Order: sequence, then C-alpha cells, then structure tokens
Amino acid sequence: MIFDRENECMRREDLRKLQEERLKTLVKRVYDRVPFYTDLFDKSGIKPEQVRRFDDLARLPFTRKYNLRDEYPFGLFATPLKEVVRIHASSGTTGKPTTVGYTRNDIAMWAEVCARSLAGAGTTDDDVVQVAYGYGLFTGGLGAHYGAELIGASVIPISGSNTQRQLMLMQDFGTTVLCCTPTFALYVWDVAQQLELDVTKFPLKVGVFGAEPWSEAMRHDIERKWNIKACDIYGLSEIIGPGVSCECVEAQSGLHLADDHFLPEIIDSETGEVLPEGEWGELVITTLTKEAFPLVRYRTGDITRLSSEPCVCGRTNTRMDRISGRTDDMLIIRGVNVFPSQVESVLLMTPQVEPHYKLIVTRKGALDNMDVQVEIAPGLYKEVSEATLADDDITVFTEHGKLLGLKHEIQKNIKDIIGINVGVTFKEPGSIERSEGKAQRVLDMRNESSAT
Ligand code: DLL
Repeated sequence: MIFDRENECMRREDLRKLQEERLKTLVKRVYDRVPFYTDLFDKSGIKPEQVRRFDDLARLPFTRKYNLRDEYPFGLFATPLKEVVRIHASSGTTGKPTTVGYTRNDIAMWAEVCARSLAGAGTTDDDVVQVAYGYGLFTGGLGAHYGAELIGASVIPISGSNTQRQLMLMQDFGTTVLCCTPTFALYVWDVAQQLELDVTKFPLKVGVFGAEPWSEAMRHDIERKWNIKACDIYGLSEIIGPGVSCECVEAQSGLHLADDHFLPEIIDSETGEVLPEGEWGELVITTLTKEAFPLVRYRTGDITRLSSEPCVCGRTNTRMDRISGRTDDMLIIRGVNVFPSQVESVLLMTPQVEPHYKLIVTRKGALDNMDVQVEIAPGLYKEVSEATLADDDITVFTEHGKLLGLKHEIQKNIKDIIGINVGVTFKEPGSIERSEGKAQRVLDMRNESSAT
C-alpha cells in the first residue's frame, strides 16, 4: 500500500523543486536561530542567501556526531524548549548521549514517515502490529508505534525482551506484522524451537527489521524460518529515528527514502567529495522540514549507495541500498578493510553453522588477528559430541574430521571475499550471547592485547 501517494510518487522535477525550496528555508532558519550554525557558516565563508539552488548544497559544511556531543544537551535545538514536546537520546558508547528534540509538528512528520515505511512493507489497517523495538529514549519503539497507529493498525506496544511473552502474544493476539531488530527476530525463533512451537503456522506475514546492519543472507534465513517477508527499515535518532527509509514488500530492492523530508547525498568519507549516483560511500542527510532539531549535511557514518530509478511499486523517491557497514565499524585488519557484514554473508551461506557469531580482534606484536566465533548447528554438534564422547579432551572434539573440514571451508570462503586469513572457533549451540536490541558483533581488543 502507498500511504502518501502525493509525496511518495512525485515527479522527480517537482521533488527537486520542493527540496530546493525547503533547503533555502532551512539554511536561513538554522543560521538565524542556532549559534552553532551561525559560527559554522561564517567560518566557512557562506551566507544563507548564497544557497539558491540545489547544487549549492555541496558548498555547505558538514555536521558530525561530535558536534552533537559538544552541544549537549540542547545546544543545537532551533526552537525554545517550550515548543519541544519530546526528547529522545542515543545511548552513546562513550560519554554523554546525544539528545534530539521534536516539536508537535516533528512528531506528526515522524509518524507520517513511519506510516509510509510500514505501509510500504505491507501494513494496513487490518493488521496487528507487534512493536518489539525498545520503548524509551531509543526511538525504535515509539517511532514504529506512531506509524502503525497512523495507519490504523492494532498496535501491541510490547517493547523488547520478554521473549516467551512475545511468542504468546503473537499467537493469542494474531500478530501479522513484527517490528524488531533482525537478531531479535532470530532469537525469538530460537526460543520458539525450544518451546516446540511451529511458527510457520502463526498468522505473521511481515517483519519490519532494522536498527542494526544485516545481510541479504540473513533476510533469507529469517524469511525461511518464520515463513514471512522481511523488510529492511533504516533510520537514526539524529535524523528522526526509524522511518528515514524502508523497503517496499513488492520489490524488496532498496529502501525508499522519505526524501521530501530527508535530503540524501553520498560522499567519499576520506575526501568529503560528493559522489555520483550509484557509487558507494557515506550517507549524508540534511533534514528539510524538522523544526526542533534540524541538521545540515549530517554525516551518518553509514555506507550505502543511491538510485533515483523508479521502483516497480510505483514510488519515485530515491532508494538507498541496504547499509553495507559503517565508516567507523569498518575494521582494518593487516591493512585490509573488513566489514562484519562480509563475514556474516559467508557464515549464512554455510548451513552447518548458525547465524550467531562474534568477531574477536586481537594484536600480537604488530600482527592483527581476527577470530570468528560461530555456533555450530545443533545437528552437527550432536553428531560430533557423540562421536567424541569417550574422550574428555576438547581438542578431540574440535579436531574431528567434520569440524576441521568445515573450518577450512569457512576460512577459504572468507579469504576469497576479504582476502585475509582468519581463525574460526566453533561454539556450542546457544552459547553466544543473544541480543534483545542491537547485536554487538565485534570485540576489538587490539588496544588491550599484548604488544610483545
Ligand atoms: O536505530 C533507529 C531505528 C530504530 C532504525 C528502529 C530502524 C528501526 P540509532 O539508535 O540512533 O537509531 O542508531 C542509528 O543504527 O546510523 C545505523 O548505523 C544503524 N542502523 C539503523 N537501521 C539500520 C539498518 C535507530 N536497517 C544507527 N541497517 C544508524 C543497518 C542500521 N544499520
């Protein structure tokens, strides 16, 4: 279903014009209202009046995560707190969180873009939507909630955790749409297996999964296990929360951006240069209509590419590819750029292992090492345990012919894709910590490792 045909299926020329108009208003507004931008533009020698056409966007300076931290908590707000009706914050792995504020109009716009997203993924007012993203300072729960309500669906605001209760409500309330992180969807499925529930008999038809990177292979895995369609939803609290973009269920081919509100660019993250359509690079977003917390050329750190080709679903807005990684979670191992998603794609191609893994990076002397810890499938685990039962020695288990062969196969496939040798350690099924929110896949211990 197309929630807002007028804005999602606009002619590209009309969209450009609208973006241009909104951009001019935005630039003037932030310059006049937010001292940070007055300073930033002055230092870059640019006056708001000089931004007249779309192409002038590239003359504006970038904003970054650390600007938000420096201005903590409300320094970047463009309205007085009196007009702010909601405050969210991202947890932040280091130090203070980053705070974002919404006026009443911002909340309405957010509900609208989330409704577009969920409708695109196949939600209608006949659906029962289970929102298993966390409610709270994190934007996932409330974002999806308001979107689903605006569509007129029946919303279950269960939030994250409570895995068994998630399954109970899915059955009792007849949930048809599940919103959560892809790893949580896998975790809930695991628990369903332990409880011997046949989830393929549940009325669930669609999952709207996001908030963390996942791969095409993981999509297929989730779709097969749950017997549903799994759509990718993207967003970040700095820009609004979920609803910046989402796949349509018809094509599942790129995420439709609400680019009448969020103007996207792709840049080379090293040079800052704007890249032509179709090239991979860092996504930069300018919020065109936000009142309380507008951002100019915000560097998301997320890597993707854009396409303005119309989609078979009828939408004409810009589409972005699924996020392939982050500029800052890209690991550099022995000089080679490694994205966790590349390793994940190999693991998901390998039926003898589960999609639960961790990448442990250490340094010995000058040499970086990466060990891929992955759970083996329960069937294989049982077979090898039984064969090596008589022996207490764990090496007998790990050196069983089947596991050795599998290890070499995974190592070879990873080497083919990323070009480096990695270690592979098999873990018992269920032993890698499950995530109820965003999964922590990488443990980089290089600063702690011995430098001998
Ligand atoms: O994760 C908002 C959200 C909630 C999006 C629910 C989708 C669903 P933050 O906590 O601020 O906001 O984290 C934003 O998460 O910059 C990406 O690196 C990552 N991310 C979000 N969605 C996806 C996705 C929410 N679909 C950061 N694929 C972003 C890959 C994603 N990464």
